[in-house]
Amino acid sequence: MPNALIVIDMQNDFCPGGALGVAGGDQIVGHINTLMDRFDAVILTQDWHPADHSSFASNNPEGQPFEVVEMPYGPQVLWPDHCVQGTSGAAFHRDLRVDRADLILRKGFRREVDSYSAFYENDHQTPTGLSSYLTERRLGALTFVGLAHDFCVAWSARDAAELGFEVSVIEAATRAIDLNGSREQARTDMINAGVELV
Ligand code: VGL
Ligand code: ZN
Repeated sequence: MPNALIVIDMQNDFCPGGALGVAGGDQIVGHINTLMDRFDAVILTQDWHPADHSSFASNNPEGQPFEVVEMPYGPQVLWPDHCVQGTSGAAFHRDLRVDRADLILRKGFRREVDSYSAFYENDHQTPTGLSSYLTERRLGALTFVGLAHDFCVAWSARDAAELGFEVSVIEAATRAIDLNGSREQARTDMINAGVELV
């Protein structure tokens, strides 16, 4: 079965010094670049928000960054402004082998709903189209790496397993934000969904 490496959000804003920097986020780039040679296809995702995105604390006068608020689709963490379309923060880490990618999938571009998963918006209903793309290409075995382990990587891996793909996460090629124990929670959720943690 053909396999794909799905590299989640390896962007400047998720690396140290970025707007939502994940500790050690830049240390995994070399590992990810090396892994690319082992896969039939490489897919990159890119968090890609309009400046007025509803997940930004700056657009929610009542909320502080990292607070959880209730959105029409459920609970949502408010984030510092990050990965704004066209900014250097939204660009990929400069050492990432972007040329190796068959597909760059952008997500989070709708103002009114956030999108952690590469498969669905946070309403868990609106698809990004990735599932159909993978199915048409017969890419049935998926390996996830990138940032952040406990948000976009975990939500993507879980959805992929629920959609019937064979899924693994290479934990050494991820780093976590770890908000109120979110890293351990994400690990438990992934294992329960049938994701293999390598
Ligand atoms: C992410 C928070 C907000 C991620 C994206 O890539 O994990 N986290 N937007
Ligand atoms: Zn985001």
